[in-house]
Amino acid sequence: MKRTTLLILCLSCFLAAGAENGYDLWLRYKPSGNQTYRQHITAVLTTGSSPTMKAVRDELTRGLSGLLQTAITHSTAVNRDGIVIAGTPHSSPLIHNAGIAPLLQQAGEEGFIIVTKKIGDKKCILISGNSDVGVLYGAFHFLRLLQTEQPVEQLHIVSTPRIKLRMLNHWDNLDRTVERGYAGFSIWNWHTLPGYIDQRYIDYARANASIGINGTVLTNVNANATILTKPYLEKVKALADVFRPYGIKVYLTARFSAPVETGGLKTADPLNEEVRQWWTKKVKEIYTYIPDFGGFLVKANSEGQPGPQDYQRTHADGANMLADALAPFSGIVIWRAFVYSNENPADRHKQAYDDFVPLDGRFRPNVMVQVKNGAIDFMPREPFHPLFGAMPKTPLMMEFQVTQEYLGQGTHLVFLAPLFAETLQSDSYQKGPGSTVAKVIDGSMDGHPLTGIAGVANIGSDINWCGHPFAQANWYALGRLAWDHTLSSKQIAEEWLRMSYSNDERFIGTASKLMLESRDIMVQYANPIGLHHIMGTSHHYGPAPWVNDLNRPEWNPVYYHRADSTGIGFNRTATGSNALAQYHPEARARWENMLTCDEKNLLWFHHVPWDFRMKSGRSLWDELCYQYYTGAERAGKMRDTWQTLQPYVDRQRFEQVSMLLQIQHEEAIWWRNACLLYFQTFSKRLIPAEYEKPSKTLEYYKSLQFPFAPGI
Ligand code: GCV
Repeated sequence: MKRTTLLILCLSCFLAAGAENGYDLWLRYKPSGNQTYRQHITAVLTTGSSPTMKAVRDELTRGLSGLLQTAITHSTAVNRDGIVIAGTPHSSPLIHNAGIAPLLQQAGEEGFIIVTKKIGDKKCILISGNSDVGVLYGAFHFLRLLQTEQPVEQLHIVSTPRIKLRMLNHWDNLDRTVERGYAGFSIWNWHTLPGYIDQRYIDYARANASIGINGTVLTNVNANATILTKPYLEKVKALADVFRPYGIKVYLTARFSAPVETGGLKTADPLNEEVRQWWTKKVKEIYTYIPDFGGFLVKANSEGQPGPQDYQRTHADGANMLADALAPFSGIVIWRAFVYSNENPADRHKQAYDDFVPLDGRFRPNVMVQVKNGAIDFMPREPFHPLFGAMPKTPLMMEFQVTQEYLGQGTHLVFLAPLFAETLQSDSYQKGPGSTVAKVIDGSMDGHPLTGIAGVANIGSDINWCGHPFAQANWYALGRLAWDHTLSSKQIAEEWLRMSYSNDERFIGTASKLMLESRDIMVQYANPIGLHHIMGTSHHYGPAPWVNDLNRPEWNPVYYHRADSTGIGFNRTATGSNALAQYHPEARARWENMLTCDEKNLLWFHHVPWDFRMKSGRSLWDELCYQYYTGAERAGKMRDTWQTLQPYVDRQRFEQVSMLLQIQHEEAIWWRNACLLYFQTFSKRLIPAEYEKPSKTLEYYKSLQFPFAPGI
């Protein structure tokens, strides 16, 4: 072999090993080691000519060609075994006559079935649903079975989503910055839309459809009324047209003061007739561009946003006005319950409940109230929000944060499925034991037909979409749990790892363990024992428990930890703010007594003396040291464990993750040292001798500045 040929060969091998930049997400369709599926698949037969069925055909072609490493044959007749037939009973006589009607009945409007069936004497795989989008979800699921090496010899799957609206909320601004975004700029290029359709928009839709996401709010809840003007609606239409075949509806954030800011009115009072007409007209206009527009997401009277309370009206007045405008088009209003005010002296924890519970039953049927998983703000660990279980007459939508604002942002590997699951499985005791938050939001508790889960997106213009290669898993987890909240975090982690990296069991065992422990580790080195909201001001990057000089008291970390010479923690019992009274008695029972309180949330609910005896036998101060030191040490172990996985991971992503885990370890030590040195000024106790002493002073940590931290 000539030297140049050899060189080219070596170079291409090297490039192949190192060429994974993460753009393909979990839709890589690389052939797996164990290709038993080969013998069961010979061709594809799709029926129907809708854009959605075209997407089905394209995805099956792309997926199977990749997985089988051969150009896939498209068949028009069932003339051999192993044909994958995809379609609805309406578009395909084959499917209509296949005897699967009872199964399809179970699949509902958006669900799918995947079954092995004899058609004549040929053994085929049928992917079907009652709608084209159901078939699309089925096609993605079928590919997932192959990607994760599940047996496909005899299939009998019926799957239907447990939640109706499965959404991403983008906090994307029109200038393309992303609030709390750590993966570059917004993927919506408003400047080149509507004429230029970036391939990313299509790949975004594919990725979402593959995990069942069916709604996207394109714009930040801190809203800009410009999005509702004609030139921008034309751009939104272009995106909606791209997403429609993938079953994704577009929603926008509505700035409550839009009638004043862009409509020239003097007021935005929801009971003012002119204002009502302005919205009615605006909504009509939107539907001329986007006939299946989903509706509005609204943040009102929160953190400086305008809202109905500016006119002495209630949240229900505001939501209902928009709901009335949307109702003729079957649009909905998603009204956020994330409200708190610095003028209200009540514990911030209590304010949303106080505002919203009296309004239960006063919202129109096309209004959902969107509630964050906890009452403060997406903390690494929060008890579930007391509104879950307290508004039976109102459909409540869950809001999770997929972007890692308080969870290490772009540099920490923190798998969020365990956090999501913890909230969903919490028992609200609304109707006695077993009244989980999941049952509240899937509508089964109170019989609501309108149900939803939203996740604040972690997507940006970075080549791999999410910044940290493992942050993709959080997008994936949101979709999978929204489809089926009974899936375990382990199953989700393993699926994602198999599709994104490798099916090698040695890799899966170690990497999934690493993912599953990661959130606990992060809590341990940053917010142990129920500490919360002690991060840096404004950018929220790193620790700053000492901050006490912001105008709004509830923006200061000292408001939350309340450390003093006697102890640390927020007393939310009857002798304190009594936020605990907002939970049903059985739910609060696990927290209200300091002696028996679940220690994971101890300082969330109690002000605890420094020498309080913990279950470990250690004093509270020693336990705090133990948790911080153990958390930081475990972060170091995550980095070391990753090194053992090098044989299974392409060079590029291996190195990215290696560098990030090194940063994570250093930042875990930063959290540990900064917090302990600061809390020590109150506890006046020594860090136990067995631990290495912090190498820097508290003054050093206090002096750190991050003027250009992303996401502000
Ligand atoms: C979009 C927190 C975040 C804000 C965010 C707000 C919200 O306060 O720090 O960036 O604003 O939550 O959810 O509305």
